[in-house]
Order: sequence, then C-alpha cells, then structure tokens
Amino acid sequence: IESSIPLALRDLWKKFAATEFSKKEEFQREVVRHVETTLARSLYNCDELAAYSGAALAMRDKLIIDWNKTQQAHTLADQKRVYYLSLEFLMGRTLDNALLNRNVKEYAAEGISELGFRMEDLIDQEHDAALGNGGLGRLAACFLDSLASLSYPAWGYGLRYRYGIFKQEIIDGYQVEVPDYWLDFNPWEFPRHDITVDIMFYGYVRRYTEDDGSTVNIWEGGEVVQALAYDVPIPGYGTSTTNNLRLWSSKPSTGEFDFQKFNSGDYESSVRDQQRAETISAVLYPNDNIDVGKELRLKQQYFWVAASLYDIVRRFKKSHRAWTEFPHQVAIQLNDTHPTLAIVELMRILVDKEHLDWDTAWNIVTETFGYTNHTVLPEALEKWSVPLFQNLLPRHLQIIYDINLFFLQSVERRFPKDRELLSRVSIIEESNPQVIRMAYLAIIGSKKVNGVAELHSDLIKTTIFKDFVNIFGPDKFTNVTNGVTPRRWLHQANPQLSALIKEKLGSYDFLKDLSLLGGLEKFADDKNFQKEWMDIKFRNKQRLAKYIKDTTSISVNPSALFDIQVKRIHEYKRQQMNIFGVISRYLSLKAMTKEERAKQVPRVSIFGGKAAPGYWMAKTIIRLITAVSEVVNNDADIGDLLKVVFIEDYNVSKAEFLCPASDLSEHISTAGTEASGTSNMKFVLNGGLIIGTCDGANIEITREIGEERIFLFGNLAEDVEDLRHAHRYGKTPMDPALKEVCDEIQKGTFGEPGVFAGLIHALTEGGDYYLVSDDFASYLSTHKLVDEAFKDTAAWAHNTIVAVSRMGFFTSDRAINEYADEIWNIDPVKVD
Ligand code: 8GP
Repeated sequence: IESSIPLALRDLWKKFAATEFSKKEEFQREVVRHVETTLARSLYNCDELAAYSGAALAMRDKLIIDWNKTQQAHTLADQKRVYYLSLEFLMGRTLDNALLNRNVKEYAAEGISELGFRMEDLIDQEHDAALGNGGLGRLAACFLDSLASLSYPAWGYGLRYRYGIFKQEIIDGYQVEVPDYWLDFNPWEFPRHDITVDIMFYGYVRRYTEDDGSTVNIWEGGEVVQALAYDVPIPGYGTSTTNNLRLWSSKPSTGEFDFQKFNSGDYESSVRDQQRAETISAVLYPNDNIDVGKELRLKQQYFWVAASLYDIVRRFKKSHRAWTEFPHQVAIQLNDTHPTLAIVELMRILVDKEHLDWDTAWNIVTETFGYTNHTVLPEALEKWSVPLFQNLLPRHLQIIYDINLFFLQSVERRFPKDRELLSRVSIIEESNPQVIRMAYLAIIGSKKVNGVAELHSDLIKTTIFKDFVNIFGPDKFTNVTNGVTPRRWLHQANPQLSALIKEKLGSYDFLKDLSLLGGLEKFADDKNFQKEWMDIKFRNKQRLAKYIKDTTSISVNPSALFDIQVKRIHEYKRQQMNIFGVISRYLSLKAMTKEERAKQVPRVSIFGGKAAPGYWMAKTIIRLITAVSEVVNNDADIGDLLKVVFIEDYNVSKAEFLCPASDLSEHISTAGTEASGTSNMKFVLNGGLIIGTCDGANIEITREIGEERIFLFGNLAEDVEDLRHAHRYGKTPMDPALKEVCDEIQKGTFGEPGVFAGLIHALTEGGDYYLVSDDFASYLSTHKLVDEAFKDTAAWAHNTIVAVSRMGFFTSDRAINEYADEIWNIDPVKVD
C-alpha cells in the first residue's frame, strides 16, 4: 500500500507506538491528560461531564489500539468477512460496556473515585446512541457485541443519523416528541475524512451498443451527494478483537457546493443545496413495524447501501481475486428488507461497471446475500411505488425488471400455465400505481432467508412466503432464534446478580458460554442462596422505586409485585389489554371489603414505550395509561394495593435498570404477531417471570425453562384467523369483564370519554382485530395465578433461579454462531 511507511523507517515508528493503559495510575494519567489537553479544562473547572469526557476519551484510545490490531489481523488472515447491513443500531451507552468488556472497570472506578468523582455518575452523563426504534435495532447491537466477542471478522454498516429516535416527553398525559440531537460530544466515533463515496440519484440511463454487439447501460446526469465514513469501535468481551461499525454521513459532493452561484451572490440557494445533501442522513424514521414509503427514506436506503457496497467491493478488489471468489470472501446479511437495494446495486456494479455477464453476476449475488425477516405484519412489509423509484433510481428499476423477468420465466418453466402463481410471486405488484415488493426481491436475491424465532420462521413459510417455499424448496428457509448479549443484559445491567452467579459458579466464564448458567440449578432450593437472590431483586426494585419517586413523584412500595411492560406501543403488542386489565383490577379492589383488600397482593403496573408520532391509536393508549394512573394513584381506598406508572422516554439505558427490577413482565402480543421479542429474554435472565401468549420466542422460553415457570394464556396462532372471521360475521359478544371496563371508561371515570372512543371502537365496530376480548378472561385469570404464586416467596425464588439457570440458549452468541455456521460460512480470526 502506497501510504505505508518504508520498511527501513518502521523501527522508529514502533519505538513510539501508542500503548494502552493497563493499570489504575495509567488510566488516571490518561483521564487527566484528556481533561487538560483535549478538553482544555483543568482541576479548577472539571465538572462531571468533563470527567466523563476524559474517561471516555481514555477508554476510546485503548479501544482504538485494539481496533487497529484487529483490522491488521483481519487483513493478514484474508478470510471471509461478514457485513451486517442495518438501518438501525440501537447501541445505548458505550463507556460502561467498554470498561466491562475490556475488564478494567474495577480499577478505573477506583481511579475515578480518587480523582473526586463516582464512576456511576460519569456513566450517567453519557447520551444514549439511539439510532434505532426497538427490537430490530437493539438486535443489531447485540449481534455486534457477539460478533466481536466471538472474534468473527465482521463489520456493521449503517447511517449516522444526526437525530436518533425522538425523546419522549409526557405533557398533560400525552406524548410529545422532542428531537434527539446526540452528537454534541460523541467520543466514540472517528470521522474518516479520507473515506468518501460519491452517490448519485435521479438522472437517466443511456444505452448503447459496443462494437462487439454487447449492450452497455450508463446511468448519468443525476445529482451527486457524498458519503463520509464515521467509524465506531466495537469491543468484544474477553478478547482484544475490536470490530468496526461504519456509519455514513451525507454531505454535498465536493463539486456540488455551487461556487458559481455563491460568487454571483446567490448564497442562499447554494446553502440550500448543501442542506439538501445533509438532509439524507439527518433523521431516523421513527416507525416501528410499519412502512410509510417516503422518498427521503428510499434515498437513505440507497445512499447507505451504495456507499457500503462501494467500500466492500473496494476491499475485495485489493486482494486481486477473480470475481467468482467474491462469495468466498464476502457474506452480506440484510437486516430486514431495508438494505435490499444492495442486491440490485451489486448487480449494477458487476454488470455495468465490471462488465460481467448477467448469469455470472447473478450467481455471485445470490451466493453472497442472506435476508432476515423480522415481521409478518402486512403493514410493515416494504413496498416502493414504481414511479417514485423510477425517478430516483432509473437504472436500478431496469435491473429489478430484469431480475423479475428471469425469475418469472424460470417459475413458468417449472409451473407451466399457473398465471395466478406468476402474479402472486412477481416482484412487481400490479396495483395502481405498481409497487415493488422488497421482501420478494430479497428472497429471490438471497441464498438463505431466516425468521427470528421458531414459530415466526414456520409462519413465514406457511403464509407470506409460501409460494417461494414451493419454488425454491424448503432448504432456502431457515430459523435463527434471536438472542441477547449477556454482557450488557446481565453483567452490566445487573452487576450484583452477575457477581452472585460468579461466586456460585467459580468464574465469569458464563458470560462467554451462557449454558454454564445450568450450574445454578442445584442451588435453587438452597435457602441462603434464595435469600441472596431475592435480596438483589429487592435492591433493584428499590432503585427503580427511587427513580419513579424522583421522576414522577409517585411513591411505590418495593415489596409490591412489580409488573412491567416496556416496548414500543403498538396495538399488536396489546398495551391496551394490559391497561384494561389494570382497570379491571382497580374495579375489583374498589368492590372489595376492607378485609378482602387486606388479603390482596399489592401491585405496581409499570409501562414504558414510544408511539410512532403518526400512530394515533398508540398515542391514545398512552393517554389512557396516564389517565388511569392519575385516578388510581390518588385513590385513598386503594393506597399501595395498586399503582400505575408510565416511565417517560423508555430507551436502552432505562431498560438496563428496568429489566433487573421486575417480578413479572408482560409479553402479550396477539398470537402470531410478535416475530420473536427479545425483552422477554432479558427479563427472565434477570430473575423475573413472565406472563405471555404463545407467540414468538415465548414458546421457546417455555420449552427451555419449563411451563410451570411461565404464565401463558390466550388463544393460539392457529386459531386467530377463525376468530377474526367469527368477529366479522358472527357477532362475538364482548367479554363481560372487558365490557365493565369499557363502561367505566365511558362513564368518564378516567376523564373525558371521547378521548378514548377510538380504543373502544376498535373492540366493537372495529372487529377487535387483535383479539383483546377473546383473550381477556384468560388474561385476568392468569394474573390471579400470578398473585397466588407471588405469595409463596420460596417457590418464587426457586422458579426464578431455575429459569435463569436454563436461559443459556438465549445468548446472542448462540444466534451468531448459527448464522456463522449455517448462513455465512465464516470462521473466527484470532487477534493477539
Ligand atoms: C422486530 C419484531 O417485532 C420483534 O418481535 C423482534 O424481536 C425484533 O424485530 C428482532 O428480530 N421487528 C421490528 O422491529 C421491525 O420489523 N421493525 C421495522 C421497522 C423496521
């Protein structure tokens, strides 16, 4: 490489090579150095934010040294790499995670305390990196942690949004969205001013015939913006491997800032062009499980995909291999359909730029990609209007038409005269306007397609992708059940529990091999162990109670049963059923005598989650929760027996203290709608039990921990269609307890009933699509079982210990190893 230092001079470089801190004093020295030089502060004006910044910069230096080593080792090993393309990486905070993954937290915390601060306070200064909506984005973050911890040569590629998911404020009981500008100070990223890619939009395709008779297509005349790389180091746990997450930021292309306009005094319009380019990576679309089809979103997708592929191809070309080797060096995983354009873009590169013939190119492409589906909800399946697409990416549309043509021809050969099949599986849907079905394109262009939990993977094969199973055969479709990283979701979130487990198992090896948790089961009946176990739970609940008091001024009793549902607000996730259940409980308590009340188990019902800004029904659900909390929490008859709390602005760092504080958490989606769920895994791993439907990963959790340790209720996925049909034609009467709840809302007990009319309407005239009424009786009676079970503390402790001991399967390390073996075909690379 031209930019390398000549051999003869390298000794001097090595003599002065950067070194890592490896003990307390060295860490302290680095912190002070950064405070004084990088931040230009001193011991006379160092506040917590400056101290955090100094500590973060010191830690970043350490990571970047390992990052460099890792990249060198990967280059040298020259093995196949995996590229994980995701529009969302919901990373949360980094400092604590980096300290723990690098195993320096203990002495670093001591060092910080000697410098006059508390490590907890510094950690709290950090802004969450919230470049994601929910489950899909957090899964990508867990996967990065596992890829690095398992030493796989892997890169993440995403967008560097200037605004992550909005901050949620609750004002007068309603959600208000506030922009999340998080880049004021972000020590964890490195701008790579030398790594830029020009990306074109719009324009036209010029077609001409070469002397040899072949046709060439040139896409030209469009508008160009520049992608600039920002690199984020991803430290593995218990290894030096530090992988790279590359996030692209948009800016005007160097030629674009129009100096002519500028000089001729048209300053404003030249600045407008600049702003237009910057708009592309400005903001994360705040929608979870819903497709809205905006042009800017398609621009984001192409911008990110084209820059990433350019980078991947450039790296491949350095090795001077034949193109047919590409799939032996590169695996690309599509996190949902958002990066599906990568399939088309790689075809364009191979055919238009590298002049490979179509079939050779197509073989390379279909050996390279894997596609993960994360939802069966029809409203979430991405479709792009053909006219919109044609205007923005004219050449890509032609390529899609060709892919479709060849695909449909091959289908027709195998299933002659089945016109219906052809129209069902066509990438182009013949609606008005025509639309491109991105999931179909992803399936056709990938080697493997996977769902994210067993039920979900079965459902996609028998419902939305059924025809494709017939066409490609069943082997193309597989399952990789999701997992979560035990580093963040046990060790970091619940340090006391992690330490107790270590004490029993003898080491922290379970953080690398979660199946070792099995060793806890033999202590499940040990009274002393049960006590320590439950004491930790109690302290975690106290901490949450204090947070609730400080932020909402609601007092909750930490001895009460803490019942938590935190996730994006969505009708299919059924927070409405939860709050209806709370109202029902409230009405029962009100109807009881004093003596009866005294026998009840006190409850705190805790909710949290954001509603998409345009999702009116979800916002109404939030309003009902806050309205109920205002009434219930101030009812003197009820006192501590029932409290209702809405936690504002639920995010990753809040999840870290909520998960360890639950007795019970709710995962109650209509059967067949939640692809997997991952917070279910986090809550059980932290010693909570769950109430849930037979949906997503709940089913596998049940299989692992035993059905006596999970509170399952409700109708099964296989019955949902019939029930919905019955609603439409049969007039299913509403569940009586639910009817009482609705009547109470309509009486005005929780304020102006008109506000909640939409929620009631959905249950009645709306046809109760999510089966709230069908599941309500079973939901309430299962909550009664929970109350009974909670009274027996020893049995509860036993069950939570056994459950934790059997959670080994749900580590994201297991999921990543499955992807590596069955989809990517990659091996780890050792980094010294
Ligand atoms: C989510 C699923 O809803 C959830 O069950 C699953 O655990 C998670 O993905 C990870 O696999 N799906 C989405 O978040 C999703 O489809 N989001 C689209 C808006 C991007």
